[in-house]
Amino acid sequence: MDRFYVTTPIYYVNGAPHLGHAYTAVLADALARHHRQLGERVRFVTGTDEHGLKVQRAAEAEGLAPKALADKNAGRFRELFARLGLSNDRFIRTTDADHLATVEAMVHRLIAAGDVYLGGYEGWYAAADEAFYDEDEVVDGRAIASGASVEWVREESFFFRLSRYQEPLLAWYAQEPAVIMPETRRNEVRRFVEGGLKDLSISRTTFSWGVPWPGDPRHVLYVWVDALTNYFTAAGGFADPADPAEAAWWPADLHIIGKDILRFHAVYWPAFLMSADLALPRRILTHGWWTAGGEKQSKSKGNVVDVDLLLDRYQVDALRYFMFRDKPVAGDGSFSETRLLARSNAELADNLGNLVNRSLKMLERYRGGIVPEVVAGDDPVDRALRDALVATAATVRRQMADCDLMTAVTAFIEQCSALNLYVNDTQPWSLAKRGEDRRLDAVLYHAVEGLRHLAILGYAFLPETSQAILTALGEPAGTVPAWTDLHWGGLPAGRQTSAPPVLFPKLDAEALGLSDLT
Ligand code: ME8
Repeated sequence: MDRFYVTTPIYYVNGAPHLGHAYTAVLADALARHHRQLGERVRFVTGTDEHGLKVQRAAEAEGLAPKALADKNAGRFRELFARLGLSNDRFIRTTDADHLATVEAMVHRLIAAGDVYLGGYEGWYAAADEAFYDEDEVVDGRAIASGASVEWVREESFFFRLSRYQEPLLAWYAQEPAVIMPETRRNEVRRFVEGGLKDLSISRTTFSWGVPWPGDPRHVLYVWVDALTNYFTAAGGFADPADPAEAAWWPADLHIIGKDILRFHAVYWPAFLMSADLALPRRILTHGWWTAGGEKQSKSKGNVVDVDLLLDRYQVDALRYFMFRDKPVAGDGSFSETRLLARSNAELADNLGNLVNRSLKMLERYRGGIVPEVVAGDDPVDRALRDALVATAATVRRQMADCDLMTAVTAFIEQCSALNLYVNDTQPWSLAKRGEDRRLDAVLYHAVEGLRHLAILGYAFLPETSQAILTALGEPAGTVPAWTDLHWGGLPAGRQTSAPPVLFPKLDAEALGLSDLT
C-alpha cells in the first residue's frame, strides 16, 4: 500500500475535550507518523461534529447560538490537538461549506438509489448518544448500552432502507474478515446484523440545528448521516473536477473509533456507502475506554481527566507514551496520574533520558563529541546489540501494522533498556582509563548509532523527543525520519554532535500534590 488515509471520530462540540478524545487523536497521530516513515502518502483527518440536538441543547444551556458554541469548542479541540503535537492534515468541521455540499449530494444519492421514504417515527431517542433505541435496549428511562437517558419521540421522518442491507453487510463481514478490529467487535456487529435490521429514521422535525433536508426544510438531517459523511468530504468528496487528486483519498484505510460508536461505523456507514455506490472503508479499529471509578470517562458523568492540566505538568511525549504504554488499544484502562508520573520518571527520565544523556556526554568527554570511525568489530556484545535493534524494528513494524501500540511501544522501551545495559556492560569509562582506544571507538559508535535507531523507532510515539535526539546527533531537523534509515552505520564518522538535550525532567509527586489525584 502506498497511501494511508486515517481518521478519528469527529468530536461533539457540546463541551470541552477530555482524555478520551485526546487518546483517539494521539493513536491516529502515531499511526499516521509511522506510515509517513514508511514513505507512504498519508492523509490524517480529525475534527468536530457540530450539529444535532445534543449540541443545540448545550448551546441553549449556555445562552449561545449553536454555531457560537461550536466555534468556541471547536477552537478548544484545535488548541488541545496542537498541544498534543498532532500532525493532522485537516481539521474538519461539519459546518464547513464543502462538507454541507457533500452531505447534500450524499442524501441525493441515497434518494436516487430508492433507499429513502417518508414515514412516521415513534420510539426512544437518547440525545446524549444521538441514537434511536428499541424497547428492549431501554430500562428505566435509560439506554442499557450507554446509560444515557432516553425520551419518547413521535414525528414525521424520512427513513433509510437499512433493512435492505442486512445481507450485503453480512456478505461484506464474511468476505473481509479483517475489516473490523478486533475480532470480538466484529462478532458483536455480525450478531447485531444477523438479528435483523430495521429501517433507520434519518431526519428530525422537532428541532432546527442540523443540515436542512434537501427539498424539505421542515426536516433536518439525522446528525449521524451528516457526521459519518465527514470522512468522505475530507477525502475530497464527490470528485471535484477542479481537484481530482483530493477525491483519490477515498476509501479510508483506517477509521479509528471508540467502542461506543461501533454500530454507526460498522453498520450504518457501510450501508450508506453501499447505497451511494461508494467504496467501503478498508479497516475499522475499535478501541476501549479510559475509565474512572470503573466507568467510561465522559463529560456527562463529570469524571473526566483534564488534559490541559496534565500537559502543564508533564512533557507532551510523556503523556503520549503513557497512553500507549499503559492500556492495550482494544481494552479499557483506568487512568492513574500516579502511574503516569511513575512511568515518566522511571521509563522516560531514568531509562531513555539517561541513556541519551550519558551516551552523548561520554562521546563529548572522550572524543570531543565527534562520531568515531565505524569499526567493523565482531565483538559478540556489539553483534548482539545490532541484532536486537533489527529485531526491535521488525517487532515495531509488525505491531504498528496490527495497530497494537502497546506492544510496539513496549518493544521500543525495552530496546532503550538494552542499550543502557550495553553501556553498563562495555564500560566506556574503564576503556578510556585503560587507553583501549579502538575498543572505546567501537563502543561509543554503537551507543550513539543505537540512539539514532531509537530516535527513528520512537518517532511515532515520541515525536518531540525523537527530533531532539536526532538534532543532537546532527541529523537533519524537522523531517520525518525514514524507516529505511534503520540500517547500521547511518551515522557518519567525523560528525560533530552537540550536548544532550534535557528530555524528561524528574518530577516529584509531592511537589505536584499528587496525593489528591487519581
Ligand atoms: O461520538 N475513552 O463524539 P464524542 C476513550 N460525534 N475514548 C473516548 C472516551 C473514553 N473515556 N470518551 C470518548 C461522537 N472517547 C460522535 C462521533 S464520528 C462520525 C461521530 C473518544 O465527542 C472515542 O474515540 O462523543 C469515542 O468514539 C469518541 O471520543 C466519541 O466522541
